[in-house]
Amino acid sequence: MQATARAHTNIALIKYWGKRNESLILPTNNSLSLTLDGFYTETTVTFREDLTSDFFLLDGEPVMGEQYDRVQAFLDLIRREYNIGQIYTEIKSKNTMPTAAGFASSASGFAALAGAATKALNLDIDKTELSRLTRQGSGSACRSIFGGFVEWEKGEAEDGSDSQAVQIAPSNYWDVRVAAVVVDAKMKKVSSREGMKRTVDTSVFYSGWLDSLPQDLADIKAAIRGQDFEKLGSISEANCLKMHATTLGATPPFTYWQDSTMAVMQAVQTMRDSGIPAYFTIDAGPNVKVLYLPEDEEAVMNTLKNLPVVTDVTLSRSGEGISYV
Ligand code: FM0
Repeated sequence: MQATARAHTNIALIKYWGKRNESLILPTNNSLSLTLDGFYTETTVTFREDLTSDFFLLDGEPVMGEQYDRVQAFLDLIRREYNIGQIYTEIKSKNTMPTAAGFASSASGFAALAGAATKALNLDIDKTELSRLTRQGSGSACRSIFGGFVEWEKGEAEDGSDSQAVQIAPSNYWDVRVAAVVVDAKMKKVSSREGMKRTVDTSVFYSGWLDSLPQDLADIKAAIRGQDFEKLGSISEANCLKMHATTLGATPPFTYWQDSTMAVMQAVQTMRDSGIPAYFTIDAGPNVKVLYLPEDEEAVMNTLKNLPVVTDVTLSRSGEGISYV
């Protein structure tokens, strides 16, 4: 009753930002991401008759507190859903991403955990069902089951039975690259879970965000089909700006941006003015991800690394979906 799974993180180009059901993690809108090869979590799950509770080691250190509670709640869900009974797990996780890269590890983390746990139990489930299960650990994680460009279909069913990710194009379809840019940041973080809830509940701009999504999704899918990078980048950047605008209309208002975030955004726009097609996107934090094409890698890297506010830049290509080790 042991298995090891590897899952990569993903960066949303069309953001998931709000739930219609918080306990089942059902989103208000479809989102679309690129899975990244540079950052992954490898997790070994062992179901053991001799344990009286789940035990979770991350990079060799026992995990407690909120992070443990979320993992344990997710295992309870698996035990319940698949009638496993009270048999507990030892979980050993390794994050193979420079922690400095500023990625939340929850996407790759819950995808690897779901994959390893279901494999250890020898459950006969396909990737679609695995994605639905993973979604209930962390929403964005359901996209990490697949490689390349991935869409999370929000679904219509009350019980979440049709809310899952699908692959739009595999990782070898188009060599789009992403630079993960870490900036100097001092402010306390509002978690994505808390931030999206406050936005849904209170932001006067939330309806505008929702109204704009069908067009963004249609446009970005057309850009992927036609391998039109400028279109892909400009839609992603605009979608990110709209998501972040919703936080300013919330009560109390908040923003994930810092002056260093803005400095990177402006540097990207300046690169574009000088003829390099580079575009930014930002999740629920101050760090910036920059989309670019292989031929511009050196120029993009040099520009980003030389910004005084930047502490680290990690480059990544399109990555594969979940695999078993
Ligand atoms: O990834 O409450 O998955 O689409 O990263 O665990 O379901 O951490 F920019 C924000 C990710 C949100 C956009 O939220 O939330 C995206 C975000 P959970 P997640």
